[in-house]
Amino acid sequence: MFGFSDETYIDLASGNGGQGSVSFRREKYVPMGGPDGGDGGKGGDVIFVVKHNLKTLQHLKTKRNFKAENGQQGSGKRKHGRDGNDIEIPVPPGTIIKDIVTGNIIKDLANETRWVFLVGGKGGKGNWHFRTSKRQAPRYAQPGIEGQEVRVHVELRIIADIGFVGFPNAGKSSLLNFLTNANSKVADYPFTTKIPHLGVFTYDNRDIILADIPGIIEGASKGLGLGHKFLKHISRTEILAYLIDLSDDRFTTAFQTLKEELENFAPELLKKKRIFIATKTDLPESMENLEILKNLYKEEEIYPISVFTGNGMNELKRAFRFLLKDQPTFVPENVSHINSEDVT
Ligand SMILES: Nc1nc2c(ncn2[C@@H]2O[C@H](COP(=O)(O)OP(=O)(O)OP(=O)(O)O)[C@@H](O)[C@H]2O)c(=O)[nH]1
Ligand SMILES: [Mg+2]
Repeated sequence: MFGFSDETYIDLASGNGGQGSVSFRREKYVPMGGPDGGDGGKGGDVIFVVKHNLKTLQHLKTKRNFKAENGQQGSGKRKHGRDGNDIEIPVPPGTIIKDIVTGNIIKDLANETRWVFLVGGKGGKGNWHFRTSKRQAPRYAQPGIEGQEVRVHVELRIIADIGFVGFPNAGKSSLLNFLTNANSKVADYPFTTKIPHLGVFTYDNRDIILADIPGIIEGASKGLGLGHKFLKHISRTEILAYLIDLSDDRFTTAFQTLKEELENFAPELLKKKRIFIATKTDLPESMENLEILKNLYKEEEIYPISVFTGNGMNELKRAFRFLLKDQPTFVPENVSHINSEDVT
């Protein structure tokens, strides 16, 4: 099965520095030439490069070893050994590098395009450096410094503006597909969505990235359903959109249940700006249920929508735009994109 890869580990090594050279000048008619051993080259670095066309860490599961080239030895005539080539590890935007043992974050690549992680070893000095008046023929040169070897944990957190949370079947994927030209699978059974999907639409000159994640059920924070592992994908969104299905028997308690599950996973998720969306307004019982919901949650602004009739969509897009901070988002290149300004 094609999986959404969101964590893995890789083995990295920067290059060793090249050995300095022990060499003596050889010239015709000069019986004892002086030392002329050149320096070793520097070992290559290990560099993370953020590639906007990557969406997953799948490629790091098939290739786990990344070793930069060693520096070459110095040679006679004070010739410097060639520096080892760097090695680059391509990663998608939203990648985080963690210590494999402690789980501590070593680097969050959110605002980087290129980051040197392990520097290659320095080359050793050739014997030319070690000549002194007393020791005119040093038979010694420095060895190169060894490179570093590290295994790291690599994790991907999608960076979206707005994350969708809701019970299975609430209509999250349908909404993503309606607003963007993403193609997230929609079906009338729970847990249709098994991996997160991103989509983007433009409104008022602002690209807005939406993240659709698998449904959350009561007990998700304890691992029920598809569990909570996908919640980390919405941990960096600015806004959470709660989708409540007006045709679901649990429509009066769903909001509370969702908030509790999020809180159990990470309390700071509840501090995010939120938008309350009531879905499936086209169904017969929905309008009545919407009134019940409005009475229950008087302090919430509720956005009723239907993907079948398009009801409420312009208001919802405007609300998304209004709640977002003004700066334009960075848009990954291959996120489905559609221009969906209001139709007037
Ligand atoms: N009548 C009606 N049905 C809808 C609407 N939006 C979604 N549905 C239906 O509800 C069912 C679930 O929709 P999805 O978009 O797959 O729901 P989801 O929240 O992504 O579900 P999971 O991926 O399982 O968490 C599908 O049969 C949709 O056709 C709507 O506005 N009106
Ligand atoms: Mg879905």
